[in-house]
Amino acid sequence: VRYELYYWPTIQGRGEFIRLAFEEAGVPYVDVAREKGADVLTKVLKGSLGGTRPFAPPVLKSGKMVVAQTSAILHWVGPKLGLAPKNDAGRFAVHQHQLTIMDLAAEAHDTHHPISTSLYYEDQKPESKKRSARFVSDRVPKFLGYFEEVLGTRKFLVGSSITYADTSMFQIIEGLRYAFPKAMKRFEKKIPRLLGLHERVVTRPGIAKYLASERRIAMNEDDLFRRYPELDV
Ligand SMILES: N[C@@H](CCC(=O)N[C@@H](CS)C(=O)NCC(=O)O)C(=O)O
Repeated sequence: VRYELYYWPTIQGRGEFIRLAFEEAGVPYVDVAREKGADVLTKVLKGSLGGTRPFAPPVLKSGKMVVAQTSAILHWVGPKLGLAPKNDAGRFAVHQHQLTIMDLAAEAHDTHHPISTSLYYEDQKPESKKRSARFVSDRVPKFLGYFEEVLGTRKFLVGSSITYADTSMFQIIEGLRYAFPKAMKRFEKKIPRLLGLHERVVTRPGIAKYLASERRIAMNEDDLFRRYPELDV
């Protein structure tokens, strides 16, 4: 089975949640825009792959199936990659967590784009400061506090083995640490169990190999998580 991922080639972004799932599973995928350039995405967004025309990347294609929306993609391939239970209850538990994680990712994005994605960060700095302050004081504790309780004393978020909800939680923690290093340093004392999960994910052979490879793009200020020291309050 050939999997083709279509995502922006110079950022981790939302595509990273998909990349991490494939890397953990050790299932090969082609990161098409990294091989062919970002122009291919323009065509994909016009519907060149067939199927339901995507609004935004990431998009995953396999055979005739073309799926956009990060959570929908993972819901589709999760069980095939061995990263989601096959039964409905377990599969939807993982899907529910992924959707919540994507809500948190969107709020992290909105700390540097609180007014509009179509404006530069520099054009919305005062609003970004206000939004970031509430994000780190209220929203991060609410989201991560929830996941800390859900994880409890278990090893993984759902069931007894790793799922893509766990690789996604790893990525969220990585992103928040990158964007808000000072705030996270203080807050992390409150999420020891999630840090244990982060450690379990980072030491998985597939993930460790990926993180050490050139396939892992460095976080940067065009990305979903951005480090602007003035926002790390
Ligand atoms: N809900 C979608 C959001 C997709 C999305 O916002 N993609 C970004 C890149 S990470 C993008 O290119 N957006 C273009 C836009 O919103 O105009 C998902 O989870 O995949």
